[in-house]
Amino acid sequence: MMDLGEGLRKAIARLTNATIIDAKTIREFNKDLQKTLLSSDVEVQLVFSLTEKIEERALKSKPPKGVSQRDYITNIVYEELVALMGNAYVPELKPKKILLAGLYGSGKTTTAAKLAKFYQDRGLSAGVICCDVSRPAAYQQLETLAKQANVAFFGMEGERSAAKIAKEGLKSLKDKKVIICDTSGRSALDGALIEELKEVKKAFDPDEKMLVISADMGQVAGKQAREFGNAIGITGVILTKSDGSAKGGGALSAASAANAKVMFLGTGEKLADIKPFDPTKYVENLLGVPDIAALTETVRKAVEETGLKQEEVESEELNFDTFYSQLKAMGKMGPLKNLFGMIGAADVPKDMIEHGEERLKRFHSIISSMTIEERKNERLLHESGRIARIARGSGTSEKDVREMISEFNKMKKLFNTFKNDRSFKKRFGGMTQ
Ligand SMILES: Nc1nc2c(ncn2[C@@H]2O[C@H](COP(=O)(O)OP(=O)(O)O)[C@@H](O)[C@H]2O)c(=O)[nH]1
Ligand SMILES: [Mg+2]
Repeated sequence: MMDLGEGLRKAIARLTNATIIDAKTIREFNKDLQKTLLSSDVEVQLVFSLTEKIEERALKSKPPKGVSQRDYITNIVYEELVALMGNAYVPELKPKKILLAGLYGSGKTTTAAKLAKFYQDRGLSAGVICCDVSRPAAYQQLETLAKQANVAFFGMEGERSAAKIAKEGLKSLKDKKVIICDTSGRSALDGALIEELKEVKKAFDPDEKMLVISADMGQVAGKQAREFGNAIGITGVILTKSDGSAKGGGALSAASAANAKVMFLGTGEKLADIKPFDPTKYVENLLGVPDIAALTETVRKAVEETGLKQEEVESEELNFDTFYSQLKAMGKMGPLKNLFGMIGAADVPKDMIEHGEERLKRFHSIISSMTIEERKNERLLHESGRIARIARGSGTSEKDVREMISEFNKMKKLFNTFKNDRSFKKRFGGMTQ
């Protein structure tokens, strides 16, 4: 399935590749945009008011001197999307009590530990309280996560009153600056859950009441934000699983339309995968504008860890030695999908991205079985007998060796594209030169 970012980038590419940009091409562009936004669950009214604004601005104004039509229109789209997503959240670093609420499976318990770690990493000691009295293993789950996050934990196994646990938890964690309370979930908000949440709220007396919703929920997020808002008065929303869903844009815009401030994004299953919501960054990512600062840092770290030499990174010709170092470095940088997203090349073929550890190891043994000359010169491998010898030497099959050579050639092609792509060079700045 095409995701929101991919759809947006394709629509923009089609528009800016048109020979003339007039009312008709703008309208066609808007139709593309509507299609991709609607299929990502953004609410219909929001979509139409967005495309109306874009049409108005794109047709009634002209790019300033020195700005290309492409950049100008991309920027209009970008600004309007940012406006659609709401405001950036800057978490205040001061003592606070946070109550988390949300439906079953939305990510509350994981988020409780992530948030505690987030604040503790920033100098505020933190603890979590397990007030989920309905899920059987809720206690153990949060206890384990708290241990991993190195934050304090309080819970009372077998206790049925969530309010009582909250009260005892506050006593037990009174020396912690940030206290986070995890609560029960349901498959839908019902009377009993509302009652329970109201009691916990009274006992815990939170400064923030955050609703946890998951990105795959789409525009239902808006409805939920309103319902929980009526029940306990939420002060903000945390959108989890924004890494896995193509429809995150729908949930975000829905929450923002329901007037619920989006505070954090959950971006993965690990405890460090949480960040304050920043619509500018979010849309930059969707449109493929790279996060250069983050990328530079990731590359620097990975290069350091793998001992890849700077000259190798910069060398004009990719050979099997550098290929292997590149693969290893990429492994250290985390999922390739994120990496390519960061450099604004999010539409790299999916099979290129899915190099597993195992494959990497296989590639390593294959490359180890090559002679020094072969590693430097891929053409030698076309001579008869060499592939069979390498397969034997590395305990792999000839098919494996051919597969690796084909991977190598794909990567080489990609490398050359990057090297010759002016806009890529511009974005990448001094990094590759
Ligand atoms: N990919 C991803 N998975 C998440 C995220 N947040 C939570 N999860 C996963 O979602 C599942 C449900 O999470 P949990 O915290 O138990 O939800 P709860 O029922 O609301 O407490 C778990 O498998 C989590 O690992 C996230 O931001 N990204
Ligand atoms: Mg839970």
